[in-house]
Amino acid sequence: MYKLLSHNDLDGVGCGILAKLAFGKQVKVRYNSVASLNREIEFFLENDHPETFLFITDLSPNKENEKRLQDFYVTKEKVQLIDHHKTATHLNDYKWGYVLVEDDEGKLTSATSLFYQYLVAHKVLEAKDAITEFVELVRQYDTWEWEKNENHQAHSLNSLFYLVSIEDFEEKMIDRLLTSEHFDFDEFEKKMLNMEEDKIDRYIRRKKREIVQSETGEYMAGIVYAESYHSELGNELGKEYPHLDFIAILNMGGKRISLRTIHDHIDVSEIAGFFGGGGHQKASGCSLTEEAYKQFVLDTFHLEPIQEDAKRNRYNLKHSLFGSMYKNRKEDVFLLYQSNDRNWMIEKNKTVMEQAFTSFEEGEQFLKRYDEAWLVKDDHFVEYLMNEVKKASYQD
Ligand SMILES: [Mn+2]
Repeated sequence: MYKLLSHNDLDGVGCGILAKLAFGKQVKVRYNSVASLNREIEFFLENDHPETFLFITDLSPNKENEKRLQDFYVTKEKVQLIDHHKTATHLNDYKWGYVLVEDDEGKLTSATSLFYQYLVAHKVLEAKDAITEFVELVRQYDTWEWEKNENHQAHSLNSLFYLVSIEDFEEKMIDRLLTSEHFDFDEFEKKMLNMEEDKIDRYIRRKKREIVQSETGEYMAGIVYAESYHSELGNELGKEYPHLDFIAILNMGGKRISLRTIHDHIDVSEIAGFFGGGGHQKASGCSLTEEAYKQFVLDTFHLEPIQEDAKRNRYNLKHSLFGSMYKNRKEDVFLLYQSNDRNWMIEKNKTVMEQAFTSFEEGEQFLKRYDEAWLVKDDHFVEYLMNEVKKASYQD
C-alpha cells in the first residue's frame, strides 16, 4: 500500500493524479493545506499500517516531524518526500528528501514534474504524450512560466481546477489521461473557461482600486484583501504598480497572507520566513500572526487606496518631451522631465528638486514610493498649461 500527502493546489493535486495513475487502488491520497500537513504525518505514523509507503509532495514537515520521519526511515525505509520549494532545500540532507528548485537546464521545476520523473524512473508509470503535456501545463502554471510563453492553456487548467471540486477534477483528468492521446479541454469546458477569464479580469480591476501601499521594514508593500485568484492578482498588481517591492494579499477568513513579487531582486520567501511561513522567491505565504496582523492590517487600515494613473490621456503622457505631470493627495504638483541626455529631474510646485534620476522609470518610482503621486488627467494638465500661458502674457 501507498499513501500520498500532497498540497491542495493544482501542483499538489497533479501529484495525486499521477499517483492514482501509477498505483490505482493501491494508493490513498490526502490533500492538505500548508497548516494541516503535520497533523496528517503524525496520524500516519501513529495509525497507518507500518508497511505502507509514504509519499509527501509539494509540502514540507516541521522540525519535529522531520525527526519522526527520519526515525521512520531508519527502521522502515518507506518514505519519500519530493518538493520544489526553496525553503525546503534543507530536507535534501535526508536520504528520503528530494528537493529541486531548478533542473540541470535551468528550468524551474514543480512537484508534479519531479514526481512524474520519479514515477517513470522507478518504472511504476509509463510516460505518454497526454500525461507529459498535462504535467508540463501544471509546471508552467505553478512556476508562472505560462505567462512568458503565452501558454493560456496552463492558466485555464488552473481555472478549471478551482471551478470544480478536487474529486471531480481528479476523476475528469485521470479519465482523460488514460483515454486521450493528447491533452485538451472539451467544448463545454472551453465555454466555461472563457466566462471565468472575464470574471477574473473584473475581480482584478476592482482590486486595483482597493490596494494601499505601506512601508514595512526596508520594503514598500502593496496590501490588498482578497480570497481568490491570489497568483493572478499578485502578478497584475505587481505589473500595474512596479514601484512596490511586493504585494501582500490578505485572506482574513483563512487568516493567511500570500506574498508575491514580480522583481528579481526581492525574495518573498524570506519575508514570509520572518513570519514563520515560506515558499518560493516570487511567491510565498505565511499565517496572519499577531505581528503580521499589526503590520499589514492594523497599521494600514486608515490608508487610502493608491490612485491609478490617468489611462486615456493624449497629452499628459509618460516619457513626454514636455514633461509628465503628477499630483499627490496634498495637491502638490510634480513635473517629471528629461533635463539632458543623462538626467531626469522633478519639479515640485515649480521648484526643482535636488535628486536627479537616470531614467524616467527611476524618477517615477521615487514619486510613487514617497509621494504616492499619480499621473493626472489631461484636463488638469491642459488647465495648468493655460494658466502658465496666461501668467506669461501678463508679465509681458
Ligand atoms: Mn508547487
